[in-house]
Amino acid sequence: MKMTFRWFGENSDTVSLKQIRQIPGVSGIMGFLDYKAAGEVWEESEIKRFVDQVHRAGLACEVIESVNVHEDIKLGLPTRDRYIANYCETIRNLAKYGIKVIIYNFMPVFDWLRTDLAHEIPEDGSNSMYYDEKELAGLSVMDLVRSMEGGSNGFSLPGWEPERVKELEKTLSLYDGLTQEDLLTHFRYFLDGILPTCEECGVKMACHPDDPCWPIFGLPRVGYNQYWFDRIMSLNSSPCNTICLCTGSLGSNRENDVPAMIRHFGEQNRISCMHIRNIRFYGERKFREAAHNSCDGDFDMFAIVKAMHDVCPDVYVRPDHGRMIWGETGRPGYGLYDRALGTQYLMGMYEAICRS
Ligand code: DNO
Repeated sequence: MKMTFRWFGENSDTVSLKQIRQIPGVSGIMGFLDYKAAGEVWEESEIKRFVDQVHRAGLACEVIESVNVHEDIKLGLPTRDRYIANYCETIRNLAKYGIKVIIYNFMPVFDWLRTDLAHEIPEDGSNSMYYDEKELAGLSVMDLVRSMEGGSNGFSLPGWEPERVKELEKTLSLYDGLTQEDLLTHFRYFLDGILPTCEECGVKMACHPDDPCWPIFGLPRVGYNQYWFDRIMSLNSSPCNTICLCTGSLGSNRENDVPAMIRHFGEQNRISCMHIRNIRFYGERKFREAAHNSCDGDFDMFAIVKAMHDVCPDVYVRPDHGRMIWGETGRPGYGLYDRALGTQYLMGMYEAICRS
C-alpha cells in the first residue's frame, strides 16, 4: 500500500505540502491542475512546475486525478477525435514527469454530487458532505449548481468548474435519448484511442466510479456496479485499462459488496489505486460521509483493507473525503485533520494485518 494524500495545488488548497509531509507514512500525493478545462492539453511546463514543487517537499507525485474527459467524447460527437488527441498528448506529457496512474471518470455532465456540502453531525458538531435523493428530486439543475457553489467555501470543485456549469443545461439536453449502450460504445472508442499511448508510456488509466453510484437526472451512467465495471474492463484488454476503486462511491449503492469487488477486480490486476472512505446511511439513498473508522459509519473497513492487502497490496491509496473537525474550514471533504486521522487508521490496520 502506497499511502498518498490528494493535493489541489498551492492556490487551491488550504492544506500545504509541508503539512502533508508531516503525516507519518504518507509518501506522496495525488495531484491535480485545478485550472485545466476538460479537453485541454496539460502542458509540459505546467506539469513540471507542479511535480517539481511536490518533489521539493519530499513527496512523490505518481498519480494525477481528474484529467477530465471532454463531453464530446462521452457524447460521441465528431469533434471527439481532437479531444482524444489532446488527451494522448497530456498522457505523454504526464509520463515524462513520472506519472504512473491517471484517474478519470466517464460520468455524463456531473462529477460527484451531494445535496449538502456541510451537513452538521448532531452527535459531535462536526460536519460532512451529505446526500439525500429525495432532496434532489425537488431541485432543478441550476438549484443544484447554486447549492454546490454556495457550500464550496469559494473553491471551484472538480467537475463543477464555472465554464462547465455555464453550459450545463445545454449539455444535459445533448444527452436526450442516449442509452447506456451508446455511452459504452463511446467509452470503447475513447479507450481504443488512448490506451496504445498509455502502453507506450507506461501509464495506467484508472476509472473512478460514478458518485453516487446509480444513474441520476435520467442520464445514462455505466460505472456503478460490478456488472458495468466488468463491461468497462472488457472494452479493451490492455493492462492499462484499470479502476480507481473508490469505496465511498461504490458503497453508496448498498447493492454493491465493496470488499467482494476489491477481490474480484484485484485478482484480475485491474485496480491501480484506491480512494478509501466510509459512509453512514440514514436510509435508502440518504447518507452522510463518515470518519474513516468502521465505528463512525456503516462500512466494514477491516474487510476493505484486508481485501486490498490480499489481492492488490501494491496499489496507491488515499484517504478520501473527510469531515470538518476541530473548527477547520476549507475545501469540502478535503480538510487536513480528518483525512490525516484516516491515513493513520488505515495504515495501523494494514500493519496489523501484515504482521498477524
Ligand atoms: C471526489 C474525487 C473525484 C475524482 C474524479 C476523478 O472527491 O474522488 O473528483 O477525483 O471523479 O475523475
